[in-house]
Amino acid sequence: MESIFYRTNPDCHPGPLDIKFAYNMSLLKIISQNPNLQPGGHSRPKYCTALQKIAIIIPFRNRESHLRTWLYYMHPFLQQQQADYGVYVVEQTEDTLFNRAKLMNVGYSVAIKDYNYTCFIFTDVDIIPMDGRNLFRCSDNPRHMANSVDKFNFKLPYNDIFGGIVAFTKEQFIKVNGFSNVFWGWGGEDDELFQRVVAMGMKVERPDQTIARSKMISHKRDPGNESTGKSFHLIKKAHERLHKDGLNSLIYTIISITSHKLYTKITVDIGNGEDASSTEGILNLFNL
Ligand code: UD2
Ligand code: MN
Repeated sequence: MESIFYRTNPDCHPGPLDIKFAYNMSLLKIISQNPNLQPGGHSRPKYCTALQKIAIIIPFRNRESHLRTWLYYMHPFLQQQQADYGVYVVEQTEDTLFNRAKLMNVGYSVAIKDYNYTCFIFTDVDIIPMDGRNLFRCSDNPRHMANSVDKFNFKLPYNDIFGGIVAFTKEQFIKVNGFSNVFWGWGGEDDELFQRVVAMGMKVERPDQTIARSKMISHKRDPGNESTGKSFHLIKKAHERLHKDGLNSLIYTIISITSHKLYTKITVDIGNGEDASSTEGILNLFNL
């Protein structure tokens, strides 16, 4: 089967894409459609040197069919954009409350040792851009790239929204000390990151809303990702906590790092919120 993009002219962006979710894509088919990928889900343009080296970080647990859909669309999309990139799927071990933000920090910390990445794109596994002109790149300020999602009628549901897909240069991500590690369960970690960006004197950039149109796979809330109701309180204190809670307080144990054909899988034990980088721990430690 031919890929979703025409490959004959690499300078030509395909514009709007026809994204249809189908859940029976086999990994073998996706592999055969992306013959130029290097092990671990890496690719770089053949005829030029890319200005940015991009690590794509995906937080993950029990979303195999979503991941296959993401890989099916996004590998051709990124190669069409002449990206020098690698894909990192950061899988949290079972039986603990999900912590999307901490997984992002782990993905950054592992990827930075793997290659000289300059740009980090943190994305949910269930959002697919609908236009090839939506360049997956970093900019002078952190970028919020899920600003035109079908679920929200292609509008911003509120001004400070920073979920779904964000892009940071290495310097920008270090400046905000990464994500907070203390957001266990669903919600708030994205808004908290927005507050970090503002606190460090940066602005949030967003792509044009026509070009940024994206489709979200509809799903129910996952078991193990329940909301704890603590987010609101934590977001308010973002500026006080940001220098102590983030990349510089990250504690984790790598279970395995596996190089698949389509991605690098990092399986990690990030604890359960009871160590020093947990919610209660950090609040008590720093009296916040
Ligand atoms: C919104 C945000 C998302 C995040 C979340 C709150 C947008 C478009 N999306 O998405 O970025 O801020 O709210 O936490 O603004 N995941 C797993 N397994 C799980 C649970 C989560 O793989 O059991 C991963 C997966 O990549 C998923 C992401 O975490 O896409 C976010 O979780 P969600 O899809 O349940 O959150 P959602 O859709 O409410
Ligand atoms: Mn989702």
